[in-house]
Amino acid sequence: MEISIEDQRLRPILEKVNSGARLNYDDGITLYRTSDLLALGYLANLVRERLHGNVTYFNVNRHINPTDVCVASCRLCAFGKRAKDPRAYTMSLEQVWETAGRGWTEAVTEFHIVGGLHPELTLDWYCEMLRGLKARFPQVHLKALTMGEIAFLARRGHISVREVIQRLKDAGVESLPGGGAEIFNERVRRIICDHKIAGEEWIEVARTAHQMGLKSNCTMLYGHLENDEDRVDHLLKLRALQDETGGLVAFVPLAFHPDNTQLAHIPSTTGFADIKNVAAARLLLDNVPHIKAYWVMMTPRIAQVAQRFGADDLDGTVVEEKIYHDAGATTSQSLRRDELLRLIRDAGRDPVERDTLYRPVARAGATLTVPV
Ligand code: V47
Repeated sequence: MEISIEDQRLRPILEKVNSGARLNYDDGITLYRTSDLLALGYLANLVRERLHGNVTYFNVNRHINPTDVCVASCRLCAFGKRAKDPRAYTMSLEQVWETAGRGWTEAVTEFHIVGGLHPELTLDWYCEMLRGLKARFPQVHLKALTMGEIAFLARRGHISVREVIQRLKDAGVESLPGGGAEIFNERVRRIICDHKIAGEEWIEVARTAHQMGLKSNCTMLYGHLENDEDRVDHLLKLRALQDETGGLVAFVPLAFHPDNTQLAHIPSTTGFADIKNVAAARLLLDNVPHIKAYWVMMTPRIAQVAQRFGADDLDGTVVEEKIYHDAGATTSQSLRRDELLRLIRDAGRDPVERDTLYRPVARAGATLTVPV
């Protein structure tokens, strides 16, 4: 099929995509510099359909944030609070287990568990929390703790990252979420999250987890102080990690939400930028199977459109989202299963409910409308 390409710089990239050749750094910069969004989307959609046909995945999950107390005080974040902040909270173990069960239905297949870097919660505490969840909800996959939380627990407990991961695995962790990667460029990192682990350390923790048999997701926070070069560099570092370990399952582009952060003067991202980040990621991350359009961050409307610009997954029902809503997100905190189905079908895609590792979830017809 002949497509109309306005930006002639995209022609050699089309040839590479057609022949399955790998894009390089300069191609990545071109993807970010073009305004020819339709041609960019065409290219990303070619790759997306080659990998996933007409399917868009979603899951039925619940987010749990056991504490927002965080020693890092990142400028990018509106969620983390100092321990003495009267608004801060830390759940007891019973409260975590009770939260997990709130609005519970048999349909839930995943708990996504992340929180702040709490100065006093120990690895033992996390392991007990995870064991308690597994005992109460044995069929639910535990996707828990970011690379940053793992590195923090290792440092605080004077043990290795490997040992922390082993203990978490023994307690029931089955995969890791992709948060905390932010942007790997150290110049930007020093401004937006100066107390967080360095980019190299994020990659090293992920590498260790993958070597130990855990899959993980990965993310990139964009729309703050980073430039095109930083974004391409970030994506190529993730691609190199994936060449080495094969442990990355999905990439989640995360738009910066400035409200209530110390970077509140930065304007929110535009729909154009959100779509462009999805498409560029699909094209550069040729070895990461899934690109997730996280509707909480993008709005359901943009996430829906993203299905035609490279994304093959909308994430899930989520149920209770705090990190983005503390930073001013105006989206709902949850979507019902039938709302996700509508967003997917309306875009002409075929919805497939998946578990965390993208295995299809079989449901009897009667449970298809479970209002989670
Ligand atoms: O790690 C924090 C980011 C992440 C802000 O792995 C902010 O499947 C924007 O990682 N504006 C948490 N972003 C979310 C996350 C995630 C979400 C959905 C699915 C998965 C997955 C992972 O949100 C944080 C940080 O990178 N963040 N503050 C903010 N103001």
